Amino acid sequence: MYPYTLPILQYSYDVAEPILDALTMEIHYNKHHKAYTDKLNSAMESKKDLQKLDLLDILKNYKDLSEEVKETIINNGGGHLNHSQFWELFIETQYHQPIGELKDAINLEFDGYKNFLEKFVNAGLNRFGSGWVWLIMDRGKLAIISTANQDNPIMFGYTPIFGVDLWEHAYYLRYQNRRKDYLDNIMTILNWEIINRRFLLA
Ligand code: MN3
Repeated sequence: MYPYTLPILQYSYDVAEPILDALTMEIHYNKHHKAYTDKLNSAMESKKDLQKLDLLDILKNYKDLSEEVKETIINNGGGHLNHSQFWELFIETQYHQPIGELKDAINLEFDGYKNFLEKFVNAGLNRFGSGWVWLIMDRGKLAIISTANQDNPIMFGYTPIFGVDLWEHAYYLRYQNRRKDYLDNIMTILNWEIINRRFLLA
């Protein structure tokens, strides 16, 4: 709800070293994500009707937004939601692979975790330019998609389970142009307890 603020990180910037370096984490959170929330708040400052709504609902119905704020809210509202779910993926856990009900669903839908990983990383590599790669629910079934810029899957009628940032600002300091290395590595540190919980809510 408006006004939007950065979520409090439940760990220090070096939590995922060496896979995600602390400096990248800090700039990503304090500068990039902060800029999305600031711009979102200023776009909504005079929009009393929007201030009362849930951001997810605003994005789900983005076609109803006035042209004056549509692009700003898609980019910065999406930026805020996408990054908020991203930070939770690095909360410390002992579960770095699918567990519980989601494990079964992934085995069923993707013929095992190994195939899932390969598909997910490939979807991330095939996204040209900046965007996100997602595990989503589409009418009760798991699927992998990628979105451009800061678009959130909710805009296309999907329920996001988790998404990985493909913008260079997420990995450039450590990986430069090596998006595949970044994706291969980041997939080994995700918190699948949280991902499974989101799946159960979806
Ligand atoms: Mn980012």
